[in-house]
Amino acid sequence: MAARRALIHYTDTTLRDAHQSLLATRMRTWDMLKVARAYAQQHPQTFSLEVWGGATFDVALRFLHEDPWERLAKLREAIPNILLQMLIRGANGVGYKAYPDNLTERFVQQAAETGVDIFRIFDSLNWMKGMEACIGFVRNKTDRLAEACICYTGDILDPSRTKYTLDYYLKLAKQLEDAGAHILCIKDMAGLLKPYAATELIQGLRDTVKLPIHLHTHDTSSLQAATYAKAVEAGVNVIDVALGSLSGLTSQPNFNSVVEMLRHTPRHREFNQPSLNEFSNYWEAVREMYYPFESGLKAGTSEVFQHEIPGGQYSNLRPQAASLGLLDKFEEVKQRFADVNDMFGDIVKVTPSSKVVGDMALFMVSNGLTPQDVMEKGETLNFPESVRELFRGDIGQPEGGWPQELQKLILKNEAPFTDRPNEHLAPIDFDQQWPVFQEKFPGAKFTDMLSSLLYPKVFEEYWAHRLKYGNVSKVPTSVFFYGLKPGEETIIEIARGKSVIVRLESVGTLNEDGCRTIFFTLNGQTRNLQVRDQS
Ligand code: 3PY
Ligand code: ZN
Repeated sequence: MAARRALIHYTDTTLRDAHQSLLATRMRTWDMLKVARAYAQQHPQTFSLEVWGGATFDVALRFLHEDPWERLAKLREAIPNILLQMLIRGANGVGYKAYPDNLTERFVQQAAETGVDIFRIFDSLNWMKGMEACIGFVRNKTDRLAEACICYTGDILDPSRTKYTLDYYLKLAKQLEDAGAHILCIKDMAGLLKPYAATELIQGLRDTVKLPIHLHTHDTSSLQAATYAKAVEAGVNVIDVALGSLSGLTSQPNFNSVVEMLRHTPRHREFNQPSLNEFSNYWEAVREMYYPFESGLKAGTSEVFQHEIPGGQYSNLRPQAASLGLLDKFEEVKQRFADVNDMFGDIVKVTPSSKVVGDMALFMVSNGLTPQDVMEKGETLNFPESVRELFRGDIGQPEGGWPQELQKLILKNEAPFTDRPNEHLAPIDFDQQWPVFQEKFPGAKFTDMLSSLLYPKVFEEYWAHRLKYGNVSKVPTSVFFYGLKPGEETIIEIARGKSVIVRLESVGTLNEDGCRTIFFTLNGQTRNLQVRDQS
């Protein structure tokens, strides 16, 4: 079979899923742009770079005070020769809820125009209806590629797990092909696809669909290079990897090492290994600056086969638990995550459904509830809003429907949706809203309006920050996170070829209204500013 002989293709996820999964999505555009052009020049044979979507959209605006559209445009400019790929959550776009269809349509068009070549589309419950419209938008409104996903959960080799069987995945794959997918992705978001299961799944898919097959996994268990070996043998076309120092654990398998794994085999694709290692060294140095966002996981763990927490969620669940004072109970949170999955009827867990499972697990641990307590006291419990929305059908329908007894306890007397939640949402009137938006945010671009429609409150805060501080994505990362010490200086490129040198001279004493005077030089000229001390 041709696919079993063709050279393997690689998608490098370093700029999206790797840092989403290891560093709570905090990687800044500044660090990406330092090496983007060089990477494009040195490794043009890379099939694609995953650079956008998933949680990066929200986190860029919310925590990094960056414009995600500007990141995409800059990466596109630096990388004209490699396909750029994004992750989109079907009807939930890059958010956590359903959006009006015409908003997703405009979003997809704009993303294609700004630089996305491949749209990896999934539904967090593997619900076809959550993906169909989005596949259609990519196919009919852009000339880009629609890569549709089967999200892999459970274990097709385990005869006791009868819900997500090989047959279930093959049927879904066929439906995605019929819906117009150009590429089929196996999205193994938690890293549950074991090596011998990969053989079965990929062989089965090869016999069922004609589409190229792209495999995505997370190395949480540390087994996934073996999964890639079996997948390559079985004829997978593309595999997702991350550059060495941002690979492994909850991220993707190690790009540099997987290339070596396949060297001297028929499907090996040549990469300049010393150069890959140099890029890995770059990211290793950069990673140091992001240490507060590390997940704490130090070694691969087979626990993932019990809790099934997606790699992209793991590094966020810990800070979420910490913010509720539950860090010392993190082991229990993971156990409850598995319990909640059972209570919910064994669902596919990936954003946003996985976030709801996490919210429920945290709710149970904070309130000292067991699954039995929930069933017994459910009528009097105030379930988290996200749980209510999930059981109301706001993000779609799971295979086999919701467990009815629990659904009644959660929804009380509210009637659930059984059709597409998007059909109940009024379309956006762009012509009417655009002038209103421009009046409220003078100077804003159309892409800003899309950001605002997806995340209204987050956008307002981002905009206020931008008006006050300017475009902080141009500030070097060490300075952005840790500031300057007296006597230190930094160079900030404010426009192409135009830089300013900022040197912090000294920090004055705290005055009565909680401010300090900061003395600094800007290109050698002495300046000072009153700054509120927030320490
Ligand atoms: C996301 O939706 O952000 C994911 O990474 C899902 O795996
Ligand atoms: Zn992933």
